[in-house]
Amino acid sequence: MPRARVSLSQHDLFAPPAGATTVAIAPDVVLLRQFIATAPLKALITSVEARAPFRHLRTPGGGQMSVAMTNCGPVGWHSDASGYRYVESDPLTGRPWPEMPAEFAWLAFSAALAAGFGRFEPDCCLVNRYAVGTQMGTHRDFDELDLRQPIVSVSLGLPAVFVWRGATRGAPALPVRVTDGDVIVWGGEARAGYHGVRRLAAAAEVSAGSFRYNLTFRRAR
Ligand code: MD6
Ligand code: FE
Repeated sequence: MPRARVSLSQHDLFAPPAGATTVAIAPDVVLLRQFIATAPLKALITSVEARAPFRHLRTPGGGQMSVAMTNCGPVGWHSDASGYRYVESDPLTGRPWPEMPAEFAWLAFSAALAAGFGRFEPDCCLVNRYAVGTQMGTHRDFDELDLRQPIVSVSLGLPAVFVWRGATRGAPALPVRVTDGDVIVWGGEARAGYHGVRRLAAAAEVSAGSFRYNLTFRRAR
């Protein structure tokens, strides 16, 4: 029996899924609302976490981050008394970071393309876990070598308020409520923009779980 003919155009492959909407937050900052179904991603986070556990990193200033982090991919983001940097193995276990699942790489690639930033092949997926009451202060992601590469940030689990500020730390806040399956991509003139995440509120429903996860894809090297 002949196999069924599947005709997929490039447009079908790279168009955002039905139901997704694209919102410009600021120049070169794009929100892809409901871009991805997250159940398979949550299972993949569980397998990353089994090999590279979540930990609360120390900051160069001597503090400790309230958000728990781990990584997958060739390099991982790390912070301790000596500063922020990318490292090839996990300082906690001494082993290489877990491989980046193909689903993660594909998600980052298709989100960057859908947001208008072209081909993106990340070498780091930083995984953040926010418990209720935790937050990420205003900062910019600036430890990567090639700032022409965008950042793709995927939200899973509990909703949060992502705050875009842009060129300066004190610029007016543009708050964006992000929920499970939303993706924010920034690059171009916004690549070094300031941003943060407000203190996570308790879930309205118990079924929503206890955490927000965020996958941040970067090209570090
Ligand atoms: C977010 N996260 O959680 C945005 N940046 O929506 C970040 O901006 C971020 O979580 C650097 C390191 C960890 C992060
Ligand atoms: Fe960031």
